[in-house]
Formats: sequence, structure tokens, C-alpha cells
Amino acid sequence: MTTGTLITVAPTGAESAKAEVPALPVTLDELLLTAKECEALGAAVIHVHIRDDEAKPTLDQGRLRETVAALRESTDLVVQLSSGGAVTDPEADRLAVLDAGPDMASCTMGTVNFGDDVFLNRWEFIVDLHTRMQERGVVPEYEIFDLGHLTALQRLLGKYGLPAGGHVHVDFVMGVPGGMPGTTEALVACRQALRDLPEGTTFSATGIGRSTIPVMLASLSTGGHLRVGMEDTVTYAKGSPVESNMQLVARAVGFAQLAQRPPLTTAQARDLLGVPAARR
Ligand code: KMH
Ligand code: ZN
Repeated sequence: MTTGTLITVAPTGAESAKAEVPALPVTLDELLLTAKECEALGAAVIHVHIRDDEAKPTLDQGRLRETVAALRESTDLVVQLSSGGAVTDPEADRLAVLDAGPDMASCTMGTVNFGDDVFLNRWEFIVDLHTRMQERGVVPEYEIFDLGHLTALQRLLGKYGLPAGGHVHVDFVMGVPGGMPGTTEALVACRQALRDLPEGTTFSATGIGRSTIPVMLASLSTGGHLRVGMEDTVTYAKGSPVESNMQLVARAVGFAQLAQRPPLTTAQARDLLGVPAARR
């Protein structure tokens, strides 16, 4: 069944430096303004990485809690905290992200080379994240950087059961140097592999850098949803830096409308993902 389009904005990430990408939202005020404007355009979920006073990535618990509370106060967006953090973050800090009480958290389904770095996700760590999310009622978004990560997800669900909320939603993160390419062929291969996951499993996709548009079109045409934002893309078109996250969300909304799959509201997104209603 084709539905409307779930649009997730990933506004900041942990990889770009504010000095090199001045439009990146790094303060709480910048994040809130971005969140409100992206919600007004059609985003329903926000995937959040935060920064410290020097604009460096941080998993500081106080800041995470303050961010979750402020986003809830000023938007109805589904608040998804990154448990991936930066490649240098220790596992304990990544697990502690759940203590900040988000609606959702990311859960990456395996280790992947990440440019010159390694994004480490040991099996036991994944199991810990998954089971703690079940205990706390935090809905996971399973991040898939390579085809084999879907096999790992099948194993995880088979051994440890369905996530909080009972619905399985995955996000194909494509085009990371070291992971699967951001191509239609790779997306279709992942799409096919979803048949081994529970009935009704949904997917979003995001293409890093210049793969953003091919991945967006491939996802829309195969029934998938979209993640866009400056975490993944800082160039809008050849020679044109992204001006704001709103520019990327507006483009995604335009593509979704052309595909006759308009953006889901935040309430519809909560229904789809099994996330309880907004508490505002
Ligand atoms: N920053 C990457 C190393 C996630 O948010 O869960 C990990 C990442 C995935 O961004
Ligand atoms: Zn992330």
C-alpha cells in the first residue's frame, strides 16, 4: 500500500565543522528554529546530534535532556536522538543517550568503515541498545549502511523480539565511503531484502553527498520514505552550498508531492512508527 511520505530532517550530524559549514545549526536556538521551520514545511521526524559550546559533537546528558524538552515544547516533531554520536564516542555514552527520554533513537545494525574512520557497532552493543529501548519504550530506527546489516536485523528481531511500539522501521544510509553505494540498484537490493523482515516493515533512505537526489527518487518510486538534511548533504547542486536545512526539506517535500505521496503529518508519522502521541 502506498502511503504519504515520512520526511525526517537530520539537521546537524557529527561530521561537519561549523567553521567550514556556517549554515549548520549547532546551538539549541539554531536547532529549535530549524526544527520549527522544517516542521512547517512538512518534516515529521528530527534526527538529532548536538554540539557543545565550541560547536564540537557531544553526548552530554544535560544538554541532551534540555534539547529533548525544548523540541517537545516548541514542536510536535518526533524526536529521534542519535545513538551513533561521533565515531570517537564510547559505547557507554551512546547507550546513555536513551536516558534523555527521546521518542526514538537510532540503532545502527553493524560496523562500517566511515571514510578514514570506523563506525564501530559490535553485536553485543546492538543487543544492549535494542533491549534497553524495548524496556524504556523508545522506538528504534534501525540504520542500515550495508546490505548485511539487514541480515543482522533479522537475527536481532528473531532472538530478542520486536521493538517498542511493535513496528519495524529502517533507514538506508547510502553512499558513506565504506558502506553501500547511493544507487537505485543498491536501494532495490535492500528493498528486496525487507521481505525477510516482519510484514509491514517500512523504510526511509538518505543518500550522502551527491547521491542524495538519486536515492530520494529511488526511495519514492519504491514506496519508501525520505531523510534529508545537512548531516548528510552540504552541497545543494554543483557549486552551490546548502543554504539551510529548510532548503533540503522543501526540495524533498516538492519531490514527494510530485510523486503524489505528500508529507505525513507528525500525528500520521506517530501512527506509522508506533510512537505515542505528542505530549505537548
Ligand atoms: N555520526 C556517525 C558516526 C547515527 O546517528 O545513528 C553515526 C551516525 C549514525 O550519524
Ligand atoms: Zn546521525
